[in-house]
This record gives sequence, C-alpha cells and structure tokens, in this order.
Amino acid sequence: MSQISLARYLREQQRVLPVLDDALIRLLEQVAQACVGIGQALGQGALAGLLGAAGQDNVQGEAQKKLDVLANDLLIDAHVWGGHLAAMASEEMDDLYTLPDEMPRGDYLLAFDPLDGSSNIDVNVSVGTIFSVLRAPQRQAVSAADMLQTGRAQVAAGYAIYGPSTQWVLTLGAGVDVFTLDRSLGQFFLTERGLRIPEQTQEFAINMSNQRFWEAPVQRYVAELLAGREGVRGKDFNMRWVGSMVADVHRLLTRGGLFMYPIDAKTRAKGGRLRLLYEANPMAWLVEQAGGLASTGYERILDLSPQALHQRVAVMLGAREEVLRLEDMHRD
Ligand code: AHM
Ligand code: MG
Repeated sequence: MSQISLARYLREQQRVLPVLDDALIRLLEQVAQACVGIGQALGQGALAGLLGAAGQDNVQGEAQKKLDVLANDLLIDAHVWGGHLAAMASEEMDDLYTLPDEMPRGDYLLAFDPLDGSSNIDVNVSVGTIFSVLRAPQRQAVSAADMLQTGRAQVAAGYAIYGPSTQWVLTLGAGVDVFTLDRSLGQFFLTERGLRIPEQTQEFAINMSNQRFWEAPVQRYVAELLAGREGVRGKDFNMRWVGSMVADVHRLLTRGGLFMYPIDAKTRAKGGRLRLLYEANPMAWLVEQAGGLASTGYERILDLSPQALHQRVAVMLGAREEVLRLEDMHRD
C-alpha cells in the first residue's frame, strides 16, 4: 500500500474523530509545516550562522539562542494568517500573542515550546518542538486567562524531534502515532501507529547532578533504583539523560522508561523546572495516551489548574509501575 501522508492521515482520522474539524486539520498541518522549516534551519546550523546566543533573555530569564527566536518566528508566521487560531502562547514570548486585528480568527489556542532542549543546539544533539492545542472560549477578547485550561482540555498535542531523522508525534486523544519526514519531499508520512509504554521498565532519566537538591521521596526512590539487584527492587536499572525533554520522552515512548524532572531546592521557588502549558501537559497527555502515567508526585499533571502562562511544575512520567511507586513515596 502507498505511504500515508500526514494530510491523508488527518482526513482519514476526521471520519472517526468528530473533534477533528477542518480548522484543526489546517492548524496541525501548519504546525507540521513550521517544524519542517525549523528542521531545515537546524540542519543548516553553523553554515547559516544560526548557532549561538541571540543576545537577549526570555521571560523566564533564560538566554535565548538564535534558533529559539527563529523557531518561534516560524511558528507564528505559519499560523497568523490561517484563520484557525484566536491566540498563541510560547516559551519565548512573555505575553499571550493575540492575532493582529486585520487577521481572521478561529476557535483554537496554540501553546508551544518552539525549541526544546536548546542548550543542546550548539553541541549538535537532538532538540524538539512541543505543542498543545486548546479550544478558545472566545475569538475576540481573548486573554491569557483563556489559555489556563487543564491538560484534560487539550484537543491535540505532540512534538517534533529533530534527530538523525525528523519525526512528528501526535495525539488527538485516540492513541499516539508517529510520522517521519521525507526530507526530499518536505512531507511527513505515518511510520508507526499506537505507541505503547510497557508498564514496567529498567530505564530511568533524571539530571543526577541535582541529586543533593531533591526532596526526600525522590532521593529515596532513586536510591532504590541505584541499589539495583542487591536492593529492594531486586533488579538493575539503566540510566539515560539527553537533556532535551523531547528526546528523553521520545525514548520512553519508543522503548519504555521513566522521565523525571522533580522540584528541587534550586527550582522550588519557581514551582519546578519544566513549564506546565507547553511542556508538561502535552507530554503528559501523550504518555497517558500510550498507556503510561504522568504525575507531579502528588497529583496527576493533567488535573492541574494552571495559574499562569509560564507556570512550572514537577514532572514524573512514563511506565505506570514506576510512576505509581513514586506517588506512593510522596504520600508516605
Ligand atoms: P528549554 O525549553 O529552555 O530548552 O528547557 C527545557 C529543558 C528540557 O528539555 C530538559 O529536560 C531540561 O530543560 C534540562 O534542564 P537542565 O539542563 O537545567 O537540567
Ligand atoms: Mg523546553
């Protein structure tokens, strides 16, 4: 059978998923198209003078890379004219981006991290783009408060990973499917349906250099993993840490595992390291759609009521058995 392009996939899904209206299809196609452009820019890298700092900080006080800014611009440009969005929020923009008055507006809101893991750009390690789509309660007087919906309200979520190949991973609430970019055509094709995360795992991902700053439950949990076969878990665990959330989550969606970015003494005042609306929520939904769990340790990420656009949270997601164990330890 011929390959299934993203365009064909979306039309076929539309027949079984009423949520997928024409505007949402256009929106998703534009996200994918922007990701093709971001992937091309990343591929040019040093040749196009695109590595290095942009010389300014974002709202989170983090130094922006040139490619952070470019990726953000590509996503905005892809969506501003399409008539399917009411507003956008991005890691790289302080405030909600409402469409210019002369542009047609639609019923959706888009939140994104244009270039996740951007500290890895200059060392040529995989980075990604994460996105989350919500319904806009209104088209015209839209404000940041409209974006503060729980993760359960997402209508689509996914990410692009720019690695040896560029892949695009999507959920519409009916499982998780994977597309791979044909670079010669500039188009994504379906390459895997229905990703599943095994309930059990022997692989975890955490930034171990923060160990001394973690809270007691995470200290105890990781100590058990490190004790391996001789400890209470009775099995050895392997560790991987790319430092790009997209790459670390992609690994666990592909071959299982657990990813943690807990609150620690350094990030407690901010609420954590990763952002709720455009990092934790979309990844939590993808992981749950693949049969895993996503928690802060105390509660389900998808149940959190966001209080601010750039709110941060603790993130523990992946294999069910491990996330449940982490939650048990937090309850203790
Ligand atoms: P970014 O969106 O600014 O790139 O930050 C998010 C990244 C995640 O991809 C990764 O899991 C984490 O920050 C790594 O942070 P650190 O190196 O501080 O542990
Ligand atoms: Mg990020």
